Amino acid sequence: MNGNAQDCLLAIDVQYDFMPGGALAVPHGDEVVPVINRLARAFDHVVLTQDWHPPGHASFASSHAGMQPFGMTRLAYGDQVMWPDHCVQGTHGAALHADLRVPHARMVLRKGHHAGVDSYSAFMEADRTTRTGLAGYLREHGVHRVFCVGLATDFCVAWSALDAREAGFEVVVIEDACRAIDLDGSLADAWRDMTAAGVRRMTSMDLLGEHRR
Ligand code: VGL
Ligand code: ZN
Repeated sequence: MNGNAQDCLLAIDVQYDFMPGGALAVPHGDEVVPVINRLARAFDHVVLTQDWHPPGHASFASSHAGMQPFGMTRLAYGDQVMWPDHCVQGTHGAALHADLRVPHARMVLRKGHHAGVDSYSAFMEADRTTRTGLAGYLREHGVHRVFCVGLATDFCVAWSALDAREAGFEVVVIEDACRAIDLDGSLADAWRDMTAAGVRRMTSMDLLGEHRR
């Protein structure tokens, strides 16, 4: 299955700001890097994403008077979590982790670049109208199944997995190749929604069939 031209590994937001010590640190976020490196060797088709916000992005608490990080606010398109400034275009925090070894990745998709709209999903922005073009790209390449990995399980991975399902792809989330933020039960909610949508949950061992670190 891994060299299968109908499969694509989608590695989401493996960026310094989501690593321990980063601006929006995901606990143990760095642990996904070696797992993704191992998985990537088994996939012919790999796409990477980068959260890629302009300074003053609408998802930043600092862009709104009186807002604190991890609070909620209402934007034109609906509820929005307020995040610390993170993944600002061109900064070190927005860079892909240097230990990521995926030289054969075909595309790096940047998302969240519209100043007023967030985009957890690699497929569809938070206004739920603006498409990134990824579904069309994958279809043109004959991809039927998307394996999602990266950060964070309960935000960008989950939203991407759900949108991939909606776009008609088979979807697998490789759980040990992801780590979560887990804000107010968001991880349990994400797995519930993904399971209900028909997203399959696997481990890298299920896929690679080896006990290796
Ligand atoms: C993410 C929050 C804000 C993610 C991105 O990659 O999961 N989470 N921006
Ligand atoms: Zn973001």
